[in-house]
Amino acid sequence: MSYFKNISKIQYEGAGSDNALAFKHYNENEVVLGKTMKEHLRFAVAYWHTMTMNGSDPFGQGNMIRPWETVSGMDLAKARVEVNFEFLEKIGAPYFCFHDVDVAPEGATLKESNENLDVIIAKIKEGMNATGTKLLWNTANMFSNPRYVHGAATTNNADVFAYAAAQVKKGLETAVELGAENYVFWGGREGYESLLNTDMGLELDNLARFFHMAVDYAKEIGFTGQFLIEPKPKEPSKHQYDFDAATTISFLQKYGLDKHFKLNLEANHATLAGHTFEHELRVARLNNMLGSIDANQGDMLLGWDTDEFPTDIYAVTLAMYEILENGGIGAGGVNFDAKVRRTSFEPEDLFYAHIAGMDTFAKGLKVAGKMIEDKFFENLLNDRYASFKTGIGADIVSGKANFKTLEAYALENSHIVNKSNHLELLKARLNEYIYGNK
Ligand code: XUL
Ligand code: CO
Repeated sequence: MSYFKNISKIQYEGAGSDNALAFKHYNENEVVLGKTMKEHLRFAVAYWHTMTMNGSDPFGQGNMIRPWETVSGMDLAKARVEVNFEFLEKIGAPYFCFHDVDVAPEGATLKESNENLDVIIAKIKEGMNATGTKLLWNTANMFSNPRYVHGAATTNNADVFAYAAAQVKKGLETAVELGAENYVFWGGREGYESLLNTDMGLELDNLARFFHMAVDYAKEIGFTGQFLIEPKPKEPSKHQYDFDAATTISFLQKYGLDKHFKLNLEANHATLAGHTFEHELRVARLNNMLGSIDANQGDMLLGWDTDEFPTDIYAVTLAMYEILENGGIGAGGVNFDAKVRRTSFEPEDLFYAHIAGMDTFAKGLKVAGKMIEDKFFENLLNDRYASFKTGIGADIVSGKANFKTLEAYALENSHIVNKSNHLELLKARLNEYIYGNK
């Protein structure tokens, strides 16, 4: 059964093609800096936004036209599995990602939920085998069900902590069963509303206990994928504990978890935290913590997580520059944690949206690759810090200098000369790369 009858496999037609259902830049076998685009980008489709989301928002009901929404319950869950694999094959994405509750409905008890999952996971496994597609990551949704009102691993209610642990245990078993390359934790309700009723110390200690239990259980059952934490500053919690990359890294280091985890960084979460996406990628990269990315973009005029498909070539180029400088995305990938707008309600829009995102990332990859090859920015950077390569600067870096030697130097060198950054020149150069003139 086909759910997208009018759409065949999306082909690369090159820049200038007028075919809305063709790639203009994503040519999976094209080589950039020694690797194919497919190997660099490792695109993944997010089950929750593409197979499950129905367009509802706080002001209106679901409005998406989805040919598979003719049945309900487990029948709908099974239909969505078929949709997933048809979509992956037609769009040409090698990976997908899901939360437990995206793929199978929750039952009245934990046992029933797990039984539902077992049926659907078996069907997903068949689909993966038939299509050769893979699971980039799975995760447990520990934020939608009312039981998680006060958090999951950071709840005040130990019964909830136990339930969450059971849910992640099942998630890790699922990851093993499906050969997931990563397992994600996003702490949607791991935060607080008021410090007056919050034992922050206990909550953070418990969060670390929870992660250690996950690491131990993964070892026990032979899960060898990478663990990822996805930072986000707020929404739905007023203050989320995994606020941004720096906060999350320091938490992991404090509790001896840094060798077990990397970060799954999301563009819209970065901007909600008051950072650019490239800032978050750089912080992670410097700490050897760049694990994977959730590709999307926010809206400058809106203060919440709009999860739009990434079309901002400027931001994506700078993100790809960080990823290339990191030596690639490793076991991670580029997951479209992005949803079509409510006004884009036809099934074809799912294709237009992914094509737009994949083309933007492919173009960003090509531009960033050229920027690295040319070494223009690398040379500029080396030049900017040249004072630390010789003389007093070299003494500072090597550890030879101290306050006394520096004072002696400064007393002789009161006339300080700084150089201009020529920042506008630099931005104009970046534009030339994006325009394709360089
Ligand atoms: C929410 C978000 C999640 C995570 C997985 O903002 O990004 O969908 O990616 O739970
Ligand atoms: Co995300």
